[in-house]
Amino acid sequence: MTDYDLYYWPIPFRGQFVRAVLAYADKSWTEHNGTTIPTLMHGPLAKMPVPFMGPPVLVERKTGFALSQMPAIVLYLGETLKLLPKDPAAKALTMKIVMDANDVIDDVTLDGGRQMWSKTHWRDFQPRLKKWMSLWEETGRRHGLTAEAGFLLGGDAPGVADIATAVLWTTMTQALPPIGATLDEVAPLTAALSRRISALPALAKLAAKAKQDYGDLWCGGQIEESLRKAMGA
Ligand SMILES: N[C@@H](CCC(=O)N[C@@H](CS)C(=O)NCC(=O)O)C(=O)O
Repeated sequence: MTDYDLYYWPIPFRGQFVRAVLAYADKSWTEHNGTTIPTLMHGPLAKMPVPFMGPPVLVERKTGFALSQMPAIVLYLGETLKLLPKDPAAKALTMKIVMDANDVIDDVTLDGGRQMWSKTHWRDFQPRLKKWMSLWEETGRRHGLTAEAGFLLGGDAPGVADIATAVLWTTMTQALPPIGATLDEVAPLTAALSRRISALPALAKLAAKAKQDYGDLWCGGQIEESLRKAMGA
């Protein structure tokens, strides 16, 4: 029996943040996708583990506690698995980074594909994407991050902010290399941190499994097709 049930589509995207925290903490989980998610999502609210609009949904088996909204799930796991800083300011800053990461993936997918990308629209979006990257770079710089060492919010061990950073930039840039080239240019410290954190054994193993299970998919669907076409990838 595994420690958690995770309801998420068979793609990295938003679910990978939850998977990465679980993997880093050496926890086990069972993935539910396929028909389970649509059945739950479109079924009666009374049958949902927690009332929710879209996955990820995580259920902790030992307590039966269920939660949706990626940053809330990461907060709960961070608290219960002792991966969050104790200092309230550092904890809030960690959540700010997780929420920024969630905003970035919504931006890059035009809110999960409400509209499709065109080449012009993608080009016009570049200053905003670069600004997102620069926010990470400036945060790291303020906390002593260098190309060789350090963490996004300082300290001497990786935290949830570093895991979220690595998941955000590594999964996106591996699937969509043109974004990686921009990240290397605009935010080299962030790119280096993402590589260092992604190379930690638990996260490297998770990434290898994602590659095996999802191939080069990132967010999937028509929006990924339009994104690839717009950036010429
Ligand atoms: N703010 C939510 C967004 C959840 C969300 O948009 N989930 C997507 C997959 S990444 C989905 O399938 N949504 C279906 C829907 O909203 O109808 C979170 O951070 O978890």
